[in-house]
Amino acid sequence: MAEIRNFSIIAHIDHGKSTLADRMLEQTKTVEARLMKEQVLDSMELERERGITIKMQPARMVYRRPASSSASLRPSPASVTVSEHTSPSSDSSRLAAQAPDTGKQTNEYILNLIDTPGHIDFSYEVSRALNAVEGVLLLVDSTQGVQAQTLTTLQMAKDHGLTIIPVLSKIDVPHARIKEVGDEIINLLGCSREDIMLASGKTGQGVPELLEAICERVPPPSNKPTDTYRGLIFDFEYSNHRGIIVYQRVVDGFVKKGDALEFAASGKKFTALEVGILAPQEVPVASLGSGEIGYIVTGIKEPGVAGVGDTLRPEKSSAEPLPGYQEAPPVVWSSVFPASQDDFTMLRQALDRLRLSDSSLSYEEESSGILGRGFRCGFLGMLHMEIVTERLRREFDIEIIITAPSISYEITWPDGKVEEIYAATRFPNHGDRVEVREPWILGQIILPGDYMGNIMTLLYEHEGSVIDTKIFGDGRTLLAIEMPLRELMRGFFDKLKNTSSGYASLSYEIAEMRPASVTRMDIFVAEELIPAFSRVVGVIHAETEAKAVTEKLYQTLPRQQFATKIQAMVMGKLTATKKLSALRKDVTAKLYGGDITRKMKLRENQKRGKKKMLERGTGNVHIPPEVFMKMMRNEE
Ligand SMILES: Nc1nc2c(ncn2[C@@H]2O[C@H](COP(=O)(O)OP(=O)(O)OP(=O)(O)O)[C@@H](O)[C@H]2O)c(=O)[nH]1
Ligand SMILES: [Mg+2]
Repeated sequence: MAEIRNFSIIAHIDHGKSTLADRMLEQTKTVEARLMKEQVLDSMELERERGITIKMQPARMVYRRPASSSASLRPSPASVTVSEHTSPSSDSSRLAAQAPDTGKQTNEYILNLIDTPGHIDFSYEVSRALNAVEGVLLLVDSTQGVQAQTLTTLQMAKDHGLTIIPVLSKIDVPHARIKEVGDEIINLLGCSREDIMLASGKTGQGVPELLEAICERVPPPSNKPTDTYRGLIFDFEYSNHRGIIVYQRVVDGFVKKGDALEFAASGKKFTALEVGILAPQEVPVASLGSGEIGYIVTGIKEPGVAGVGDTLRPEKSSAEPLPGYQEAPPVVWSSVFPASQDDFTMLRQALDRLRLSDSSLSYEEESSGILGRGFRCGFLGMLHMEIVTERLRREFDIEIIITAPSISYEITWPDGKVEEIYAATRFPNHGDRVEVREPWILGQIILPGDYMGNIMTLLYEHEGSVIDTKIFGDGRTLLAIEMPLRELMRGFFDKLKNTSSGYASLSYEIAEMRPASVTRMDIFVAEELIPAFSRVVGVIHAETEAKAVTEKLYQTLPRQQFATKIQAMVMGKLTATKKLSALRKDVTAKLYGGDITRKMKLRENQKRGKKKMLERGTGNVHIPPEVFMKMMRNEE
C-alpha cells in the first residue's frame, strides 16, 4: 500500500498557488503534457477569464520518491507544527524506521493536493478544504511579502491543527526579496530559515524539494481501514446525467462501487454508482480507503438532500456522524428576479444546482409587487455576488434583474419590536422614529509606509478608524482597523488598491452591531419609483451617493422614447436629478449596442415567446437587465 499525504495550498490572492500546483501536476506526470495549460485546475470559465481561483479543486498525484531519498532519509528539518496531536518529528522518525524494511513500497506516495482560492470572499472554500487534509503549503510571494490573507489563512490552518510548510513563491522574479520576505515568515511562524522552502511555479525550480518536504513533513492520515465506512463531504458537483457527485474524504473504512450508502443528516439513501479519484479529472477506481480523497456518483437528481459537512455512511449503519462545518453567514444580500416571470421555476432550479457547487450561497423565495416572484439571496461579499449572478446568466442562460446589494440592519420600532432588515425597500421611511443598528468589521491592512497618508484619508472617508498600528518589518505597517460593514461594501476594497498602487492588502471579519446613522435613498425614473435601485446610505454620504447613482444611471440607461428624469430622493427631498434626452429613431441600433451573440440570444428569447422585461409595472420605462447588473456593481 502506498503512503498517503493530503495537503492544501493556501495563500493571499495571486501569490501563485494554482501555478505551483501546475508544476506539481507536471513533475508527477499527473496531467499529460499536451493537456497542460496555465492554472490547469482553474477549470471554470469565469476562473480562467478573471485569472483567479473561485472554487477549491482537489487533484491526486502519484509521486515516486527518488531511491536515494527513501533509502537514506535525511533528517527532515523540524516543520512548523502547531497542533498537539500531529507531530511531524515522530512522523519522520517513523518513516526513517520503516523505510529499510518496506523497501520499494514506501517509495510510492499518493499526494492529494487541494488548491484553494485566495480572495477573501471565498475563504469558506479554504476552510472546507482544510478539513480534508493534514498539512498545508503556506505560500508567500517573494516579491510581495506577507499580505493580509496570508495572516487569515495561516490562522485557519492553525485552528485546524495542521502541519504548515512555509514556501517562498515566484523566486524566479529578478526583484524577488528572498531574504527580507524570509525574515517576515520567520517572524510570523517562529520557524528557522531552513524550514522555508523556495519555489517557482514559472520555472518549476524547487518543486522536487517541495514534493519531498510534503512526504517528510506532512503526517499521513490516521489509518482505520477496518472501521465502518465514514466519509466527510466537502464539496459537490452536479451532472445532468449522473446527478449529484459527492466529493468526500474517507475518514474510516473504505467505500466501493455498489455500496448502499446514506447521508447521515438527511437520511437520503442511494447506491454508489461509481467511486473514483480526481486526477484532477474523474477517474473511476475499485475502492477508496481510509485517508483517501475522491468522488462518489449518487444518481440523485433532486437537490437539497445533501449538504457539505454531512457524513456518508453505509445504509442502516449506526456510525456516528462526523463533526460537520460551520455555515458561512452571508455578508451582503440582494434580490434576484427572473426578467420574465415565465422563468421563475428555471431560476429556482438554477439556484438549487448552483448551491450544490457553492454551499455558501443562500436564498429564499420572496415576492415584490413590481418585480414579481424572485429570491432574496445572501452572498459572502461583492465578488461572490458578481460571480453567482454571472454564473446564472452563463451556465443557465437566465436573464435576471438584481436589486442593489444591502447588508443587514437591526431596526427597533417605537413599540419596541426588533426586526432585521436586508432590503432597502423594507427599510423604514424618513420620519419613522426608529433606532437602527448595523454591523461593523474588524480589519487588518498591511501597507508600505509611503501610502499611510492616502490610506488615512480613505479610512476617514469611509467612517473607519485605526485601533492599532504595528511595524511589520521591511518598511511596512500593519493597521488594525474598524469600520461599518456598509462602508466596506461601498467600494472600499477597490479604492484601497487604487490608492496604494495595489500594494495594500486587507482582510476583515464581521464584529459587533453598533448604532447607525443611515437613511433610505429611493430612485425614480420618469417619476416612477424603481424599487430595485433603492438603497440604504450613510446620512453624511447621502448627497454624494445620490449624485453618483443618478449619474451612473444616466450613463447606463438607454434613452427612452421620451425625455426621462432620473431622480434620487433622500429623507423626503429630491437630492439629485439628471435628465436623459429622448431617443432619436434613427440611432436605435447603435444605442442598444452589445455584442452579436448577446443580440442573437435576445432574439432567440423573444422567439421563445418571452416578454420584454419590466414593461409591466413600470409604465413606459424600459430598463434592460444589463442596467440592473451594472448598477449592482461597485465600480464607477
Ligand atoms: N514569474 C512568476 N510568476 C508567477 C509564478 N507563479 C505565479 N505567477 C503569476 O502570478 C499570477 C497569479 O498566479 P496564480 O497561480 O493564478 O495565483 P493564485 O495564488 O492561484 O491566485 P488565486 O487562486 O486567485 O488566489 C499569474 O499571473 C501567474 O502567471 C512564478 O513562480 N513566477
Ligand atoms: Mg489560484
